[in-house]
This record gives sequence, C-alpha cells and structure tokens, in this order.
Amino acid sequence: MKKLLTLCIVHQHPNVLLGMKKRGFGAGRWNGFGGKVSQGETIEEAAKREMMEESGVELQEMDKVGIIEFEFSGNPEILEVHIFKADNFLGEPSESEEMKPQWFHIDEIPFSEMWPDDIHWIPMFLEGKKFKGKFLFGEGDSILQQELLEVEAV
Ligand code: 6U4
Repeated sequence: MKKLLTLCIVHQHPNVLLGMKKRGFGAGRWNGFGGKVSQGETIEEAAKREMMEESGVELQEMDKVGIIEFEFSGNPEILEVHIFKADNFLGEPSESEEMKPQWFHIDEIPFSEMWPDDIHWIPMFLEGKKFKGKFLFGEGDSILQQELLEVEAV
C-alpha cells in the first residue's frame, strides 16, 4: 500500500526554512513542511495547504524536485514523499500546533536531528538537482537499503 505525502523546503540562499515537528510522525525532528495528500486534491494543492497549516505562509510558485519512497522493515506501507522547493512565499512563518519554523544557514543544517535520509538528498536539493530515491529503514535510525539517483525530470 502506498501513501502519498508532500514535503516542502523554502530555500532563500544561503538559508533554508525548516520546522521542528512538535507532534505526530517524525516528532522531535527538524524537517520541511508537509503531510498527507487528501482525497480530491492534487499533490501540489496538498503541498500548499500543508505549508499554510503548519507554517502560516502561502506558497505561490514551487518546483517539484524529488520523489522518495520510504519503507520501514516489517511494514508493508510505502510512503511516497513528493519534495518541493520554493524560493518565495507570502506572509511570515509562524509557529503552529504541529511545527515550529526556523531559518538555518545551509552550512548549519541540523542533520543529526533530522530524518537520517536527509543528509543524503539535501545536498542535491541545495545544488538544484532533481532526484528519485528509495530508503528502507530498520530499527532505530538505521538505513538498511538506499537508492538515490539524479534525474532530468521528476
Ligand atoms: P497527521 O495527519 O497530523 O497525523 P502526521 O502523522 O503528523 O500527520 P504528516 O502528515 O505531518 O504526519 O506527514 C509527515 C511528514 O514527514 C511529511 O511532510 C513527509 C515527512 N517525512 C516522512 N518521512 C520522511 C523522511 N524519511 N524524511 C524526510 N521527511 C519525511 O525528510
């Protein structure tokens, strides 16, 4: 079974906007903003909705830069996460019940407090590359298998 999710990172060079996830899946980690795609909405609509709900800002233009599938050993569910990059937005980031936004210089991205796959694809994201990948997680934060490829288009 596949579940569709979105993840959006605003990159205003030399900074990126991340949020500390306060509850739910991935709580306690810094991450981009996003969540599940609801029935009847496009993936892009979901990305914008989640960005607004979690950070209070409105995205206008964004680019889809990556698709990564995540699987957890012993769990048949596959999370298909569509990753977007935006360089602009309307409004001011503000804390929500779900996320606490914060800007990070790209040399100070807190990888040790992020999902363990992020250190592999965020450099590609920052270089403006597009990518597709798959990660299989084991116990703890271990990665049992990974695949990550630069692609022409996602
Ligand atoms: P609700 O609906 O609030 O219960 P929740 O279970 O908190 O949802 P949600 O919808 O916020 O989860 O979605 C999880 C977010 O985490 C999505 O933006 C995708 C992202 N995500 C999931 N696995 C990830 C991973 N391995 N690496 C990463 N982001 C991931 O960078």
